[in-house]
Amino acid sequence: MTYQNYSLAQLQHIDAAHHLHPFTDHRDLRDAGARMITRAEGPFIYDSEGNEILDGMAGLWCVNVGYGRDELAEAAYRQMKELPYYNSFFRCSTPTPVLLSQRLAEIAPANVNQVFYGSSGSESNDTALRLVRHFWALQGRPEKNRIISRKTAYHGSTIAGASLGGMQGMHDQLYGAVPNIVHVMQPYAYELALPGESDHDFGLRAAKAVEDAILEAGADNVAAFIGEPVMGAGGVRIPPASYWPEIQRICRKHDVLLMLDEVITGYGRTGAWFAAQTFGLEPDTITTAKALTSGYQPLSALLVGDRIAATLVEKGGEFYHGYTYSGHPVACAVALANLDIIEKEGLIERVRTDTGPYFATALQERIAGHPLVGEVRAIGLMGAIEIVRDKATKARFEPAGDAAVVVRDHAIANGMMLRATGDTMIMSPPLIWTRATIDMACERILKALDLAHADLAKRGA
Ligand code: PXG
Repeated sequence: MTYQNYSLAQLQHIDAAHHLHPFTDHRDLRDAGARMITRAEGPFIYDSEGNEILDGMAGLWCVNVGYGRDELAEAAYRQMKELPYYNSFFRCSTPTPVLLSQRLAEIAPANVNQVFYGSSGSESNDTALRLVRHFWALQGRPEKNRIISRKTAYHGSTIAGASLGGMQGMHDQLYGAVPNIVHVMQPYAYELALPGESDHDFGLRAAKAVEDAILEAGADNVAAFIGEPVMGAGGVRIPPASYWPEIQRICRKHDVLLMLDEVITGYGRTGAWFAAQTFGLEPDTITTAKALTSGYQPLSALLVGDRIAATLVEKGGEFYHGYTYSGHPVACAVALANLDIIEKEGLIERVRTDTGPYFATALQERIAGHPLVGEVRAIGLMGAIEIVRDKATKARFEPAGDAAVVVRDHAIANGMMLRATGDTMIMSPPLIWTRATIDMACERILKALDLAHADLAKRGA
């Protein structure tokens, strides 16, 4: 029986009875009922009631080539017929992860040439954490194992992912985080810059917080610094230009490894294959997932720099780590076809030279002036809109996070899928968006902002 035989109310009832959703207040969900997304094409998603919604989030930061790509379905179909699964343990391999690894080495920064696969960003961050600590242990320095991360970072939802992340609510529910991970200030100028402090100076101060943490622990005890090049789930927080070069300098000076989490920024989002290239960085690890397959298959790849890889190989011994689905042949076949599309259609070039700059200007010129908007930010095709009660003082509405949800709900009702995180609206559209799609998005966002403004005024907020 297919889902078409069920009404929306029936599906919602069964959903509430049996399906525990991620990051969800289940009582709320049961009261409201889930929106059922049933199909998608190009930049649009459609719900069970036939509503067409422009997907400003590319699914969940992942569907970079848009929906309905026959090439990806065909790549999966062909691979499933030929070899649906075989493992890459015990000196076995299959062709698609082999060829994908070569491809990833070609597009990654020059010092990054090896790949370890998983099925999710969280899994690959587990791999990254284990690998950097193992690296130092192989160097005879097991005590060099502390990891420095940032507050409000998102690195996934497994115990290691949540421990690496800096979301307070998640830590409160960890009941025992992975030890020896510390979180320092984030490079979020809109809220954290001091009055009169320039972006440049703020970026250096935020980087200094990392150096202070290294000095406090003693560099001999610090394995690595981990960061999202642009904090995604935290609110598309784009660091000042001074931040990353300074972080790289500090890491080199203290012989601390640089781990980038590019689960969101990887595969074109910022107008280069990786944000490492956008910011001119030479990381020791790059965690990637999501857009590696444009979300058509679950697949993640930890890209491993030469220094770590050489030690792992030369010092020998087995690294006791891996997943049943590491290098899954079908997921890797889809990834190869997905990278082909990105390349053949010149999507990254388009983001860098055309749609990215157009998107930034459109947000600035058409959205930033709205009375509810405190600031807009964009890099490549990722963007943020800060929702405030008072533009001048940056005062927010009470309770925290409420106003952004009002905006989001109006946006969805007007055919525009946006995400609200705290008091920030965030966007991460498919890279197939054109200038016309950006225009359409801006119109719908403005309408949602107007309606939300009227609502919030009525409440006397
Ligand atoms: N690192 C980063 C930077 C991420 O954004 C993960 C790791 C974990 O990936 P997996 O595949 O294990 O989910 C992510 C995931 C949101 C949202 O609300 C963001 C993510 C996941 C779910 C929701 O913006 N990012």
